[in-house]
Amino acid sequence: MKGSLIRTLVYVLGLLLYILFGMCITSYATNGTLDRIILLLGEKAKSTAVVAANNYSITDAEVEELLQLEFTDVPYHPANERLAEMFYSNGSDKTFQYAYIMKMLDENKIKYSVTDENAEFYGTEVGKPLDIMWLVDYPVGMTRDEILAEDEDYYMGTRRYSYVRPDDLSILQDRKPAVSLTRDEYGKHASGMAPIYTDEGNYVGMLGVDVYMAAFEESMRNVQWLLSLVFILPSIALSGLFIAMYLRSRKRLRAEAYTDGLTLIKNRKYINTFFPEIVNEHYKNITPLSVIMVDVDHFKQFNDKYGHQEGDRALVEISEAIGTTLRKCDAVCRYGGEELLVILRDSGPEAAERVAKRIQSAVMDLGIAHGSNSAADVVTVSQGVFTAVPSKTDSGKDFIKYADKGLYEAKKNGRNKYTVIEMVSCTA
Ligand code: GH3
Ligand code: MG
Ligand code: MG
Repeated sequence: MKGSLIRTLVYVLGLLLYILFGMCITSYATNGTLDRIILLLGEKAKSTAVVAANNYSITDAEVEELLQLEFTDVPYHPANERLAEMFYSNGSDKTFQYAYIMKMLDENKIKYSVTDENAEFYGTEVGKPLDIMWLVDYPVGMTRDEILAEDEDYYMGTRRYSYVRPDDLSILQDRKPAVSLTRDEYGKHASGMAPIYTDEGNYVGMLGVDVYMAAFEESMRNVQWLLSLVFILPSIALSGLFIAMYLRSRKRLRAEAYTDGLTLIKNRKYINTFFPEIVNEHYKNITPLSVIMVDVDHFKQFNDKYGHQEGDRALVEISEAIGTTLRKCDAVCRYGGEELLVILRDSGPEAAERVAKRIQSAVMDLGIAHGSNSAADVVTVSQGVFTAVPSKTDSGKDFIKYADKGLYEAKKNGRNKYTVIEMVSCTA
């Protein structure tokens, strides 16, 4: 039984590892796909930024003007509107979310640094100089009024500034088209960038186009879940199957432990384990309990005459025949050798006597020839019947003792008989 528990636990553990493995490879595969999508979209953003940078025109004077503007006024500036026009005409393409010019500030132009209040927003330490500025900035696909209506807070104060991350610093310095990958409060995004120069030929900064991954991440998560289910559902079903198999085998083994191997009726272990409980139940309910000790007559001689195998067969038939005389709640058990103990729940002496009579007939009716039986020419049994309402201290030993006494009397009186021992003689 222990082995089957361990085997079941190993199966279930194996399945759990399988689920974990499944989730890991699913996550690995989808994340890998996501990374490839980001790179692809990043490349698309880069080529879009290159085309936009080639078509966009801005003068030195406008750059100076924009540097002086408050962020709230930026959407109204013609330079911003020119950028908006380039992308708005492209408005049905929802791939891009922001287009902007990112300019690195000369040291003497840096106005702000990261403070306690905005450290979380920037995700960096307090005191870091905010050394880049969105010179122009356009949420793709929106009209100016929509921008201002929807994004009131966006164009406020220091939000126009940020600090240069190392990746972006090299891009700003290299002045070559590039892709930068970032994860911020809006999720993972790729920025395609291209250098932008004034009409006079002076370097301004990088024109950037952002692609956000939130929608892709969302659908990838769904794919991840679906694929995980492919692993999880069969594993749960198999785990349930293993547990059910284990419970069934445990039940079978337990039943086997209380079954006699030859006659398949209940064994001595059953009597030792459950008879005291049955006695106690009857004590609590104050109801009479009857037992019958049954012994085959001259069985030794039967064996001697017909052989042990015939003896075994006779024992099996007798056990079955007795079983047919009982109610479902009663039991016939092999007490030992050719002695059987019948337990009759909630039965008084009259009922027990009726059962003894039935047993006597049922065994005789088997018609198993027994030439050495002094009581009949077929196999017969003798029986001792005892009934009592158990007392508190009664463990059942007295029931067996008095039933045995009755059996002895029946043998003495010529066999193929039953003797009922009166309740009054019970010390219980
Ligand atoms: P009595 O009428 O006084 O009960 O006579 P008996 O011969 O039945 O009594 P005794 O107790 O001397 O012998 C019981 C015999 O039952 C002895 C043994 O060989 C036989 N016996 C016990 N268990 C088995 C069994 O499992 N198979 C067979 N074939 N015989 C068994
Ligand atoms: Mg005997
Ligand atoms: Mg006997």
